[in-house]
Amino acid sequence: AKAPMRVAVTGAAGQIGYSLLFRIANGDLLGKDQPVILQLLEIDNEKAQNALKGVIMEIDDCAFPLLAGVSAHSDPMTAFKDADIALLVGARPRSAGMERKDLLEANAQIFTVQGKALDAVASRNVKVLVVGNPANTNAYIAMKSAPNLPAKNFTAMLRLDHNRALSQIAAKTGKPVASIEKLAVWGNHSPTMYADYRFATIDGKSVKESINDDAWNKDTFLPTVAKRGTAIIEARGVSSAASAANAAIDHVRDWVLGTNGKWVTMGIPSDGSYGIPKDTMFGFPVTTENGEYKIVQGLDIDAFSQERINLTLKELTEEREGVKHLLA
Ligand code: NAX
Repeated sequence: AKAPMRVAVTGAAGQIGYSLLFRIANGDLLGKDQPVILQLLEIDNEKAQNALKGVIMEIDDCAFPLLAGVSAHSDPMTAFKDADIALLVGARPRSAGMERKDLLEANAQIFTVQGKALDAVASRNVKVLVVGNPANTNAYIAMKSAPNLPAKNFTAMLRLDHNRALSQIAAKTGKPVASIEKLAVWGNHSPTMYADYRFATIDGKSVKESINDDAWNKDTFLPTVAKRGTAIIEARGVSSAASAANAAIDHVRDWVLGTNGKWVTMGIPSDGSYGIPKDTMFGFPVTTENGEYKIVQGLDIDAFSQERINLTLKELTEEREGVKHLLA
């Protein structure tokens, strides 16, 4: 039997946590033959820690055969100890009257502390996915706070945007999602992200040619994907949770187990590809193999796409400037 892998999850008593933990323990993240140990972090307050205890009681009551252990933590230094995977879901939400700048700073503090803790105690091969918003900038901060870990181990979640785009294309073309290949989402996990189906195919045929409607792309598709989170809040009263948890699972599973040549979107530190400055935490189309991702190279960027990429890059650069003083 395989040795258990340690999966740390922050914000474990939150909404996404409640959709995520049971699937990890069920083997959806790392495979049905891979035992897991869950190391769950919540803030150091009685309500959150009690809620976490309740979640753990439910996890226990599932009697998952693959679950080799579960522990509750209020200190990242113990939660991240020897972690092979770290899912950073917990973040500071925007409260009434909070400026964007304050939100960025509050989160910068959290992700500086967590980056340092990962640096100190996690496995040297830890794979980190940041879900908590602003996800790209939080991932960038964690990466910069962990100089002893490879920068490439830090990623941000664009997969929900990717999956949302897939589902819109499937609905438009009437084809199953599983038949769609070569979709890319560029940039920041925010309404500025650029979902790009110019290279996408269905059963080998061009999606762009079969839709053949640039106005639909610009006026319907892109805004629908960008505003999907808001539409879900309006309909459900609370933000997307199960779909976000599902995207987190897709992201890490594909990173660890490989995509067999299929493209997926990951927010990763740029290596300079496509003119995106090095280390910018940016959504790129990637393929993965043997636990490593590779940016899909050589794609033609037309004028419309360049404009969209510049816009989302500008937003990320501004976010990064906003927290620069905290990253001494
Ligand atoms: P919830 O508010 O339900 O849960 C967040 C949990 O995190 C809370 O229980 C809170 O106590 C905990 N927490 C806060 N700070 C923490 C810290 N420093 N250490 C450990 N735990 C901490 O939010 P939920 O709906 O679960 O969403 C979590 C995050 O995901 C939010 O930042 C949200 O904006 C973000 N999202 C990101 C998405 C993406 O695609 N990247 C999509 C979904 C989601 O909106």
